[in-house]
Amino acid sequence: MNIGIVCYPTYGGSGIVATELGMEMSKKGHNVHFISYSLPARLDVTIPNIFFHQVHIEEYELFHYQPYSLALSTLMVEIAENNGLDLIHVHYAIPHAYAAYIAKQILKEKNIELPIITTLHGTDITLVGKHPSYQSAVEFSINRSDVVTTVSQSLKQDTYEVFNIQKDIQVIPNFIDNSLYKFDCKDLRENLAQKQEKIVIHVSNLRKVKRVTDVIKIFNEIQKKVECKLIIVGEGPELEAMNNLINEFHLQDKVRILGKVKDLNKILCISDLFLLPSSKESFGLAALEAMAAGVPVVSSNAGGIPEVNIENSTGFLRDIGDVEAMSQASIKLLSDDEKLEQFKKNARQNALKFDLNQILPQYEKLYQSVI
Ligand code: GMT
Repeated sequence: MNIGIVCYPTYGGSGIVATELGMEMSKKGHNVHFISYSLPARLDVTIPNIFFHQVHIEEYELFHYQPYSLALSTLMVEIAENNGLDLIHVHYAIPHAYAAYIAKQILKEKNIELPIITTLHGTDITLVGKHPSYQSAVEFSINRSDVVTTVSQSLKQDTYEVFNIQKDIQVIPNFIDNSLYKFDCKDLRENLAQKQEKIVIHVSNLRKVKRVTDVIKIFNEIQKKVECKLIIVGEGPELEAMNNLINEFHLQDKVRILGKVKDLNKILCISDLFLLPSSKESFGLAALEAMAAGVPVVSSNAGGIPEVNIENSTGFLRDIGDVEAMSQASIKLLSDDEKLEQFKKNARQNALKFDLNQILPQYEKLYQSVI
């Protein structure tokens, strides 16, 4: 197959899922053409059958906002024509599904049929998509996609609630390659914490929906009862608010902010507990990655998180903003070595349900069905 994939290039979950999916498809012999405004963070362009096409924006001073969707549609048409694309799979509705619809109409005029698959990832529905500035265009482009998928049951429900959707939505959960999370990184652990200390970790793009200030508040409570360190991986707009809180609580010696890291799987493998107190989370790919590395999760019960993190088995789920309850759950788990070991095993076991070998065939079947 000749597959087009449109995604955001950033470290966000939608771009990561799109990139991993495309790379796996290429390993199966398909040609995969990535379209984005810059090289996707995890994309390995040395893999045969992978092609990257950058959306070029011609800046013009008349435009206060450059018309990105227009340039994206134009590029999709060009790539579909030149490479005989069998389908285009867009990740994140805004503006990708809309731009794909326009590209499809342009190609129709040239007697070329281009099926569109749209995968909804979360805030394209639950936050940005439902804003009055976008709602009707997002609803239209979902309804006009040939196939629509969501990454969780919860997001499917939200989509039906927020929009007037006239088609079936298929749920294909996010996936991971479990084989990438088996390390014994004793040296790395020694670099980051004392032997007796537990390692608590949070990984995200540090945006408001991640409630990263709650992460600091929860850690502040944990460290009063359990010897531990906190590792923060990622960059984003809430970094300053987080730092202010770290200073206010005098936690400078106990918190390491690593920014963007290359070997996230190795850092996860040395961790004991993952915190994810998000106010919105359609799936929680970061939590799944942690679980694959054998790290239990204390999280909020937002959106699709309960489909990934299982109460009293792989971790604990508490109400959004309930810092006290999340702190207590974390202390309980970190203070009981036997329980912690069992939860680590459960986390690893549950992550196997989302292994790429389980999920990839679902996408392949879907691709075959539209062409
Ligand atoms: O966070 C977003 O705004 C979009 C997106 C991203 O690119 O990071 O995240 C969403 O997609 C991920 C991959 O499917 C999910 O694991 C995240 O839960 C989801 N984020 C939200 O719903 C906040």
